[in-house]
Amino acid sequence: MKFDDLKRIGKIEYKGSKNKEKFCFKYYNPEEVIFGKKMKDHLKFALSYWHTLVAEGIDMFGDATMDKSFGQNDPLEKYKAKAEFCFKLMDILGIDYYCFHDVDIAPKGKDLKETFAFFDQMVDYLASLQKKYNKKLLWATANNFSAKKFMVGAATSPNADVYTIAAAKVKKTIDATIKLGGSGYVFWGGREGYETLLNTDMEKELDNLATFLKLARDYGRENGFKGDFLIEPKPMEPTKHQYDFDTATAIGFLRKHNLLADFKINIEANHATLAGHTFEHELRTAAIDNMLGSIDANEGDVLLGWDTDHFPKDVYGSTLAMYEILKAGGFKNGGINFDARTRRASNTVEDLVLAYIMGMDTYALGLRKAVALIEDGRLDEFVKERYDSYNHGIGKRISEKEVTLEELYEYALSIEDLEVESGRQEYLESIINQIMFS
Ligand code: XUL
Ligand code: CO
Repeated sequence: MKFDDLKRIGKIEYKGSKNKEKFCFKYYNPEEVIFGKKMKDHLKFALSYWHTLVAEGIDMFGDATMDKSFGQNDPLEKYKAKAEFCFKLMDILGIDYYCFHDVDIAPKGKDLKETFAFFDQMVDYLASLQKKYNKKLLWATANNFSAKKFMVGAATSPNADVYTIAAAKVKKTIDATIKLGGSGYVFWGGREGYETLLNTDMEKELDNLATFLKLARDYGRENGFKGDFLIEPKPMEPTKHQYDFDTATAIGFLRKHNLLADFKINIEANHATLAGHTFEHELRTAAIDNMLGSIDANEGDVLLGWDTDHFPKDVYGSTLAMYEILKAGGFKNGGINFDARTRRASNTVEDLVLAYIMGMDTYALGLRKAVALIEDGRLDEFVKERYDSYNHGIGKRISEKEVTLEELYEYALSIEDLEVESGRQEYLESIINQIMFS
């Protein structure tokens, strides 16, 4: 991949849905105001550093298909070139935010000390690029799952020395988040789980994990981090049983350990489906507890059933997701991070740019359609009507928590004609199609 390719492509502009040019937005018009805000402020798109600047197309069966060294051999120069490319790419796409793992942005040193020294240099370099290009950090995270030492976990490792290394990496990454003005700090528990109970003290691991999150929270707050700490749930992969299974599980864990006030959830579409949920289920679950923080936008492949991190193309999905996000009041510290990569055979800079264009247009169109659904009002109206029995009589008393079980018993005996209203699912689904395709 070469810088020249980006220059050749140039700035990506909005040209409308009738346009057939390759390099333009058909639906994403950043400055357009809809539903009270500019599209770019509703969507707050972010680039994922790991997929975009690091992943080179390696899979279980094949070698790299992409070269992201940008012609550099010296490790630091290579990472500086990646950073430069990252900001130039964000610039032509009009993406305002980015997200990274500690290991994504800097080369590995001979030991932890040297690794941290490289990291510090690269954080300073990113700070200067942020200023130059007027870009922001959405969130950062520590990769505590790839290295061999994390093979049986990090904050849930049975080995206390490993726990300290994980903690040190989190400390450094929180420092970087603060320095770069990031509005989020993510914990994705890649190997915070287990393969078999035969060798696992689950209670101990969960207790250690809670302590770890508390230490990170306290350190962040003491050092001026005002953004959200975020848990990114995923049910499995790489571990068979991952502790942060889904949004409900993560919220329950945070509640038990009194961490709700400082944490929110970062919900990834492909993780939701792995947990056997729809993305919108996860979004709603977070929203009703005021825990919806940020999203990782991507999608899986129905025929593969694992975390394939495709760039999102399913407008039906993005519409239902944006519907939930708008109804939850939109993003505050969070945004839409494309935790997505081009397919292994889409290995050019052009492919990368086209993938982001598709992802951004998918969510822009989703936003437009979600607004149309809300403005149409039929879905809201139907749901409101459906629960109307709780607005008066015995239902009102249930809602207001004024009833006793005996009262309900007496009432139930007095019911003569009972008719439960139709759920009208197919009708409601047809409304979505009508809005989507008109
Ligand atoms: C892995 C995943 C991660 C997190 C950050 O499935 O989603 O990239 O988003 O560690
Ligand atoms: Co993710």
